[in-house]
Amino acid sequence: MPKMSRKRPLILALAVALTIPAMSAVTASAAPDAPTPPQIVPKPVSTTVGQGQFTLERGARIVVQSAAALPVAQALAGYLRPATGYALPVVAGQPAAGDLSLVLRDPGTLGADRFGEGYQLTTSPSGLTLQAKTPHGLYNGVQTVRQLLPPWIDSPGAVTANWTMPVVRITDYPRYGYRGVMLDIARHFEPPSAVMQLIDQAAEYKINTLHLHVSDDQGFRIAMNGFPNLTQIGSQGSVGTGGRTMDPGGSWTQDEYRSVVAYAAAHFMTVVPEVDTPGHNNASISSEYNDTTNPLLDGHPQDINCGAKNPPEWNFTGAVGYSAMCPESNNTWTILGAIIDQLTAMSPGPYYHLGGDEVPSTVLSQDRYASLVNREGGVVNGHGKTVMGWAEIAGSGTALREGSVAEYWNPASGSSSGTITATEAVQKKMKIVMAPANHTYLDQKYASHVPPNLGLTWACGSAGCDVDKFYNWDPSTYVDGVTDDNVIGVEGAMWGETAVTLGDVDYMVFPRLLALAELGWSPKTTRTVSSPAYADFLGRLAAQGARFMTRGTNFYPSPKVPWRLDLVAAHPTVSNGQVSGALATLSAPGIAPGAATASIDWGDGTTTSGTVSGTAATPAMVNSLYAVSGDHLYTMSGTHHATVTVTAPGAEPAAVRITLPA
Ligand code: TNX
Repeated sequence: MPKMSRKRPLILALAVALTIPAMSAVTASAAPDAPTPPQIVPKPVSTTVGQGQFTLERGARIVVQSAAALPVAQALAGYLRPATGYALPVVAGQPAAGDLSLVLRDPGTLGADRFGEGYQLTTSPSGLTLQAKTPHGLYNGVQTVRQLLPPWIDSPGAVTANWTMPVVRITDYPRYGYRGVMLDIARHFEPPSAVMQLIDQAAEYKINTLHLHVSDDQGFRIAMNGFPNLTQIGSQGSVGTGGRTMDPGGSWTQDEYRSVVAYAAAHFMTVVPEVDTPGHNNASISSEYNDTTNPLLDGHPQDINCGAKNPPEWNFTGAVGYSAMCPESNNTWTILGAIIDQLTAMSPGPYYHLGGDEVPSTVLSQDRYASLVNREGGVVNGHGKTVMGWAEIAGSGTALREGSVAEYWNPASGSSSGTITATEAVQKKMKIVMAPANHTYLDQKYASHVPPNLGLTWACGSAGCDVDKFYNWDPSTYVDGVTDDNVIGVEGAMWGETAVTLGDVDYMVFPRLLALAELGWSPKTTRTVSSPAYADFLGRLAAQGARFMTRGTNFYPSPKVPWRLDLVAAHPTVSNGQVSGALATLSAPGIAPGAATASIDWGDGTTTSGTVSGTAATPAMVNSLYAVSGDHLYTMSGTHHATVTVTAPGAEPAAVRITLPA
């Protein structure tokens, strides 16, 4: 482990802290003694690595100069306190040596930042300064600060580590303003707490949009005033429940939805609510079909149903394309009007997603489909929101306001026939979020049988969709005629047919979402399986393994990623010379405990082998962090220093020095 930085006189240190450190080396040079570039995802626009390092010490403070920076400073403190055990007070005023300074001002280097999300970060041996024009920019910089520290900084409990960062100057801002992750809580219910955990995890990678798919054929998940049946009946379904006995479904109260929106906002994420219409809504139709005594309806709500089955039938499979609401029914508009009114009122973001996907013309003709989408678009606009929908909403006959957003999900690329919806969207002056299923669908299997009982294969076939597929494409050239003039960003969609628990969701989402986070944030570059950008990404992705493990994020330890061994000191005790308890904690993604070999140099002239123990991977669950322990009796009293070294096939060895108490 690197040594702690030396102390320097306060006045000198202060002077150094207030000037930009001299940079002696440029990014990613291959020179033998070049400093290692930091392992940050998404890759910053520009990183310059200097000599030396900054060490976060116990007495550090987080300093702001304006109240507007306070919430971000508190967020930074919240990230750093648990693992360091430091107080890290947030104070107003001028920084002293060793402090972290968050300044809301234009550093003058962010002229190319179109979204006000950029930041400039400098570290020197005596301090850290983060500057941004907006709190969101500061918050993005805070995520980079976390990744400059050792992975154990994400530990929920105190860890003994050297909290050092390289000396760097980073100038950074996003390529796209929309960087989304979609979660489908309709096919399987997820509680607000699970969604909040996903927000925590996605925010670390500068994802700024959470698209919540709250309704589909199998479930309606948010209580609506005036329409209690929507959740009393509609929340009971899930995919594969075989009659509502195995999986009780569930729904959120409006207060719960508001708390998720607020939690997202505190992580600088905007929630885009989606109630899929006119198809994919058998849950709504089945709930309201017999709602004959509802005073808001006209006593004959059966006329909302234009689906293939009349009366509607609950269908607990993942089947699509059989349900539809009728555009001619007043009851349809009463129900949709209430939903849109209530959801938009609770969602401060600019978008409302009306779904719009997969309605076969045998169920609703294109004319009727278009008339429904057009009228619904007007309702959404009337509530001050921009329409968003799956790219079918750009199809023939639709006339949505310029700037409405089509989410392009078809795998088709170039000018093949499936690209028509994207081309139509451009013709109609709509904006596009790129989400081609074979590069962004987080519910698709990584490989044909991985994971065994989770994930679909329709978009990726037997080759699967691992991180290579998610990384190696370009949103601005994927479809002919669709460029960055049209594209506002990218999104990963986590559909819920097969994912029951948050653990399932995490396994499918990570690490692939990080590829999309990088496509959404980092500058355009050539990205192919043989490109330097992809190799570089894989190396930085490997460094995230210990972070996922430390904060308890389940993930797929993809064989495409050169995962690393990472070690940190544990807290062994010594009693009458006898050592007990683990010496170190090991992160070894994808490596069975028995495949890792530990040796311990006890620092007294003896070296023995150590034991690596923990829980091996099971299908759809990554292995645990491991404990490294060893048996030793010191014959001399006093403080001892041992070195733990771990090797495993295919990985560089890792070592950590442990101080054993006297
Ligand atoms: C397609 S593409 C869907 C979803 C499914 C998903 C499964 C699109 C807008 N809709 O309804 O859940 O495939 O991968």
